[in-house]
Amino acid sequence: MTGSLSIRPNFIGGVRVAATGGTRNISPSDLSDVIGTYAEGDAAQVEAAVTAARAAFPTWSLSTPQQRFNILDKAGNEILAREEELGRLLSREEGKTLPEGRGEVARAGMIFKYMAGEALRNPGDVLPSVRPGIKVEVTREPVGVIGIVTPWNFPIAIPAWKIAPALAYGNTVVFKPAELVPASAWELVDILHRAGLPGGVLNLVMGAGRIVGQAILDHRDVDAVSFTGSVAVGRSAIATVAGRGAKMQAEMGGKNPFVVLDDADLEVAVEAVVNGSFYSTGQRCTASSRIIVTENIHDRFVAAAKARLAHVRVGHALNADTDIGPVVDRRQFEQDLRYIELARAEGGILETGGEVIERDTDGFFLQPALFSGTDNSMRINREEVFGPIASVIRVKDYEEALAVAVDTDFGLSSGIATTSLKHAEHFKRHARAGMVMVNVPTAGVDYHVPFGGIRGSSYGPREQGAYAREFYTNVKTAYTA
Ligand code: UN1
Repeated sequence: MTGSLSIRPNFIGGVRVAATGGTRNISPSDLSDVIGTYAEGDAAQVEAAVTAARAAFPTWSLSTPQQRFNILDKAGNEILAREEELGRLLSREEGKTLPEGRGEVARAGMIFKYMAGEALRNPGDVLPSVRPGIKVEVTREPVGVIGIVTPWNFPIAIPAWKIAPALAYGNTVVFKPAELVPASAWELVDILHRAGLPGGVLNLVMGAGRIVGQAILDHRDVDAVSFTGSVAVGRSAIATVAGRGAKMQAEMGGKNPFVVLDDADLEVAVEAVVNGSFYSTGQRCTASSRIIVTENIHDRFVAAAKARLAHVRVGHALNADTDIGPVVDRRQFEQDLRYIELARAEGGILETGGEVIERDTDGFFLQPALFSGTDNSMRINREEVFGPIASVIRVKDYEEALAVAVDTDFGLSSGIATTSLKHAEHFKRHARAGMVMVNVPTAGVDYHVPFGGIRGSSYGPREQGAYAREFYTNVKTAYTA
């Protein structure tokens, strides 16, 4: 067993605060590998964190863009410099492979550097009034105290893409990371404070969603909440936060289609599906789970995907030869297995995978499962699984493919493999999703452009890039005579 005996504390008002309880952070690649024990906060700590964030707001909201640039840029540099070490920690606690972990850390570093620049690029408008002798100014102001609640599947990138814009625009933050992955969050908060963030501007309260998360959602002094997580929790979070009149942004998942047309480059299509459906163990809300394939390429596609998946190696996240790491925890593992059974019971044909795999270490290893013979009304094609499971839906032509692609309660990402300009353009226009991918996987997005979906996938303004400003600022219109 490795790991420290002491409990990593919360961080409130610029000081480390111990909690009465602690949660053990265990690697899903090796259940005997304990990364550490992390504080389990409570409602009283949320109260203290909100009070500290409120107290820090007047000064921080009036800090210069240069001050905010300096801190965010410095934090970004440190994250990038520690890519290997933080990537290893992230992969150890979450289970994605080391290249995926390092890539995510690099993404977080770049987000901080990009958002540092956004602190300087926060323009307004000056217009003549419709009335004589009056000037109108439209400016952006920080919102206030932001509650940030993040999921386990991107332990550093999602906190980064919420915390960086919150701070860049002059807000203060109460941050609750997912209980399964506190280590990356803890390091991130530590980095930001050492980069010069004043006490109280960013407060970390680790702990259970139903206690710490709920207290943040309920708190009337939290002006806005940015949440990424499951549909069930997201829906109830929206009701709570919007219900008390606060600003809300939620990103909740998908049932993302990937269409493969007869004219697709087979290799491009297979790579996009293997990556989009199964990398990061399929645990991305942008993962493609409904593979919609037209009839003339169907059999060739299924055979090629099977052949490709036969070479995919599932194992310990830190092993150099691992392509796909373990499922994040026992609960998710059991859910994945239930959906595999369900897909079978519904009449799906398991083409490959779906077996539980033994490795040298005790972890949650599952061979990626590809089903064929499914139709879009099956539960496997309606509900988000969040695991390495995808199903093929056979269709006649492009028109039917599009109709099936848009027939879902979700609308996050949507992809197509085609060499036809006509179909690519039509799909971009008619896919009902916040993001459309042509000949690239549905998952794996850039950090400087908007991210988000429509319908059941998302709520509120877009995240990331310059569009993050919509959520993290309020607009003020001033009239001067
Ligand atoms: C990506 O596909 O690069 O939880 C990012 C998720 C998303 C992030 C996906 N919020 O999977």
